[in-house]
Amino acid sequence: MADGDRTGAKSKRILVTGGSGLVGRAIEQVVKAGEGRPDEEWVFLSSKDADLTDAAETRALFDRYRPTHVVHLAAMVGGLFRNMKYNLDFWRKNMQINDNVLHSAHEHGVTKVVSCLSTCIFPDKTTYPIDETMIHNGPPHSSNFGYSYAKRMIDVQNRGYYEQHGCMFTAVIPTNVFGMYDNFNIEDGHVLPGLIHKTYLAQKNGTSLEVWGSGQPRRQFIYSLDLARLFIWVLREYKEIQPIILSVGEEDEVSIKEAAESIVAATGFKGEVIFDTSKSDGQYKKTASNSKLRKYLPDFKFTPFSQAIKETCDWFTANYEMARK
Ligand code: NAP
Ligand code: GFB
Repeated sequence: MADGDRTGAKSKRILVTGGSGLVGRAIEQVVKAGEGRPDEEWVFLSSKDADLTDAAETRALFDRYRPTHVVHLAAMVGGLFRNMKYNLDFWRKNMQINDNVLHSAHEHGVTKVVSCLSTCIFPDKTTYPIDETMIHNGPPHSSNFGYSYAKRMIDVQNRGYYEQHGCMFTAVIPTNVFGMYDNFNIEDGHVLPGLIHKTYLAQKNGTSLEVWGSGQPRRQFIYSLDLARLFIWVLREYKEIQPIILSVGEEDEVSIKEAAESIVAATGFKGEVIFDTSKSDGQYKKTASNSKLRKYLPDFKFTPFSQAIKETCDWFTANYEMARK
């Protein structure tokens, strides 16, 4: 059967760009664990299926799969230190990917697209808690302006496709995500996978655990499996073009120091923990409100942070050889 032919039962074909990444793998895990529906066919893509910075390859991908829905995750992604090094690349690559995916979705009459912003793209000078109406109210933090402006353009594109063509193109705004299949590369990855990797090595080599910065900055962290469940709900039920923040509550915000302590507790690390204050702290905080999400899903239960950290640390240790690092 050609890729483009849908069997009668599966009236929906959901293309997940960036399906091989942290968030994509979590959605795949949740769908395969039973959250998928009989009328849904899920296709999880990686850059091997198409380089989405290339318009022709993107169009050919849509010609091949003819999706009805798109979960658009594909992006150049990284932690604070990678962003600080490559702001231009983060801007160019993500602008190219987003324009190609959204335009191909429009050309192919896709029913709905859910794209991904991030709580780190909001104005650096802002009142708290941050909410969905504040995206364009001022410049983002200098450390990741390339990524932030590219992501903000998704919101502009979604509005344009809706007003000009009536497209149901919307977006979610996750806070910092972590979990299995993350990018554990110490230089380029995010803080939690970086600290999990460094703790693993410190334990193995009998050295100290080095936390970068002062440890004072504050973050809300969402477990990738929780985000996956929320993403699937957005795809099926959310009807607004305006984006929606997907995050734990303000009360669940922790300091980088507390996050490091959770990893130490989860791994039983007994060595010294030191703070390298010569390294940047980045944004001090980006406290976001999840009250819009709570209006829709007042009873959604997030995995307790310590449990999610433990599961991620255990996964990393068991899969060290194959983990991205
Ligand atoms: P990730 O683990 O780095 O995965 C990135 C995905 O995008 C991979 O599947 C990768 O394919 C694909 N990709 C990258 N460049 C591509 C290209 N040129 N063509 C086709 N595919 C390409 O990222 P993630 O953490 O899952 O992030 C997923 C989405 O969530 C992104 O839009 C990100 O901005 C957003 N987000 C992430 C966080 C976070 O803390 N991680 C927070 C907020 C928002 P390969 O595997 O082939 O490289
Ligand atoms: O996850 P992260 O790299 O990015 O966290 P952001 C950076 C914070 O963690 C800084 C401290 O305060 C760092 O000093 N930190 C401590 C570490 N140890 C480490 C470590 O080993 N690795 C890393 N990476 N940080 C990103 C944005 O901001 O948030 C991206 O730059 C993206 O664009 C992401 O959107 C979600 O949370 O600061």
